[in-house]
Amino acid sequence: MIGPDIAGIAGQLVAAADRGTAIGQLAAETGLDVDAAYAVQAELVRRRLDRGEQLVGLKMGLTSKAKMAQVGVDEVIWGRLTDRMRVADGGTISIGDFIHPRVEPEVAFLLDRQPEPGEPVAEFATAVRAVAPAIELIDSRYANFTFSLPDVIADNTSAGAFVVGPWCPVPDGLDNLGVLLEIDGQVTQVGSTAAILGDPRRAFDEGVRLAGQRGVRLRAGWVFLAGAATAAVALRPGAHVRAVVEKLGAASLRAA
Ligand code: OOG
Ligand code: MG
Repeated sequence: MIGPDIAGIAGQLVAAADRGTAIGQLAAETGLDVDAAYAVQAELVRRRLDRGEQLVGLKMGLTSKAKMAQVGVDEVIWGRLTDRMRVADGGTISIGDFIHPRVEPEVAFLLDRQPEPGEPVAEFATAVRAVAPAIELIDSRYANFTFSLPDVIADNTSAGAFVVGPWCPVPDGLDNLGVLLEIDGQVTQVGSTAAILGDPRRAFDEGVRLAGQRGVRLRAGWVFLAGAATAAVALRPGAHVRAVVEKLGAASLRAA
């Protein structure tokens, strides 16, 4: 049996991102399942690395009910972060570089050492050196931000850009911190880190496990995004976005 054309699908997704124009969903028509979708994601990111980008981390997706409900997909997924996606805290992104960007508040972890997939759960404490408030800019390459599970996995889980706020030591409890997303000083989303699989540390363990199943090991120095606690909000030109996480502080970006 001939499987889906992994390279061809990766090429279409890369071209959509480069052109800044959406494409139709691909999975149903090409017979893409979850395994093949992660193969597309690996190929798509490999092409970005071939252009000189570096892998700098891993991101989780759909770790909260708010996010699952917003996009109508209810499985935890993960994607890859490259240095090109990273924007300095307080920095400016150009809306024109994206198709239909949305922003969401996140919690980021900084890895101190390479965790072992399958290690007992205590691993978070020894693998993570610091935590920070963060903003993820997601930008589905699919029209109307509409996709199936394999579609969004193939599309590197809508990864677009991310901002990490100031790193701080991991506080005792991370499981019930208030989360706000502000646009131009107005609070537009309110949540709690409890929404992220009950505790963002659990998202970390899930990420290590799920990526490990596909042969991807997290590395020292990588950033790990635990997944948004609230729904994402469309990013408009001129917007000033802040994600605030109780005890951790804030990360911000501006859209030009
Ligand atoms: C998929 C990516 C989800 C998160 O934090 O849940 C994600 C999407 O919503 O387009 O990054
Ligand atoms: Mg996210």
